[in-house]
Amino acid sequence: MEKTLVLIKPDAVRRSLIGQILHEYERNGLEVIKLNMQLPSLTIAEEHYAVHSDKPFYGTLLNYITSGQVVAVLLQGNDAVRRVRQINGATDPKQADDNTIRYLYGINKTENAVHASDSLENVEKEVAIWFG
Ligand code: 3AN
Repeated sequence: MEKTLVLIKPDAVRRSLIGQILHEYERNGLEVIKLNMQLPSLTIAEEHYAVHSDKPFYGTLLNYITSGQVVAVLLQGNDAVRRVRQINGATDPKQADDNTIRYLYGINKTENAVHASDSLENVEKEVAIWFG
């Protein structure tokens, strides 16, 4: 069993998609083991996106992720890190495979509905950031 961290981002929360997005994970056999909802502080946003601090879209990313409520979800299941990223789909919703969450609900590369950890090391870091 593996754990991974998902964020349901402000664009999805604003559009009342929390239930539909959680259902995608649950119907694929992943179990929700912890969950919270918060308006992220700038500090949390900076910690979460530290790896992107040199990118041209960093400022946009910080403004966006602090623009509304975010649901942080800890999921558990076999091969969870890889499978959850597959369920989410590509960063750019236009490139995302059919029926992935970003294909169904993503708007653009910033407002792309969800985030998921990309390695076990980042699961640990991101759990510390979002669950304290
Ligand atoms: P993913 O969330 O698919 O792992 P990353 O880690 O490459 O994608 O990027 C982190 C976040 O930065 C993405 N979720 C996305 O919202 C944003 N992002 C990535 N590339 C771009 C881009 N070219 N323009 C705007 N935002 C971007």
